[in-house]
Amino acid sequence: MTLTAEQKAYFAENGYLAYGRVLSDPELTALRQRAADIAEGKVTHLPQRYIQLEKAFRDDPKADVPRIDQVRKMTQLCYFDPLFEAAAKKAEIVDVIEDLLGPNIKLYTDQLMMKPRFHGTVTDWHQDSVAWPQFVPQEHVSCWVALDDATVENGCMTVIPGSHKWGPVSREYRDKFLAMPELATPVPVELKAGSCMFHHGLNFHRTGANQTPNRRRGLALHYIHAETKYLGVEDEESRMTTECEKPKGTFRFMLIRGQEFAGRV
Ligand SMILES: O=C(O)CCC(=O)C(=O)O
Repeated sequence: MTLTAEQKAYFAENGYLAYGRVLSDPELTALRQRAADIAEGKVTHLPQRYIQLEKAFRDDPKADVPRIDQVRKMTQLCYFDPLFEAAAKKAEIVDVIEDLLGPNIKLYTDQLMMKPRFHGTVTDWHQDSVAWPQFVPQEHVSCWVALDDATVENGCMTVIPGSHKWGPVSREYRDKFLAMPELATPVPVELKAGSCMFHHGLNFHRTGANQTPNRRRGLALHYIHAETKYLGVEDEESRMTTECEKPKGTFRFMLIRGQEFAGRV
């Protein structure tokens, strides 16, 4: 057990946990450099479809804005890049995930949210598990690692403590729930570069815009039980199967710790 009883109780009560340092300075430097190389097209091992630009640049790429400051997010890095894969497998992170999810752990996906300086846009309130209904049970735990200092000004994570206990909330009711001050008190989670927070898949969270001159890159690693059933469409599987150069039909999400289960993710 890595978490103290108090930390576990805090997570159970609040649905998130601000945590300490999980990446060293050399690891941070290497990940930032690799992210920049991918965003700027200096290396091409991440397929383009996993690189999304900020909306303002999608139809109108501006030559005077460096490409790295046009990118909104990059996904599936852990499946294509060994540095990001190593980050997702770091014992400092996975030990905590094991305390929260159990011993058999897979990575569903990852998102490097670039929140570029001057141009980073809002990520609106959401519950991750609601966006991913193709898993049974819908139990995800995420680790959000700050690659830069994350502050209120540059768009740190903001959570609604206890909102994981509401269960999945449809879009129709989201704003009604969030408008009830006795229910929803937003708490910003500022983090130093290299530290992280964990959040429950049903915890409501958002991040604000970044109009500061400082980048706010954050690596979101989304973990699931290895025993989870996947009801995703074949298209998605075969697409990833091809990219991962595994024979069709043998796709598995990345095993992080513990064992595989037949017929499961
Ligand atoms: O980093 C961000 O801007 C958003 C992250 C997020 O929504 C998540 O980790 O689920």
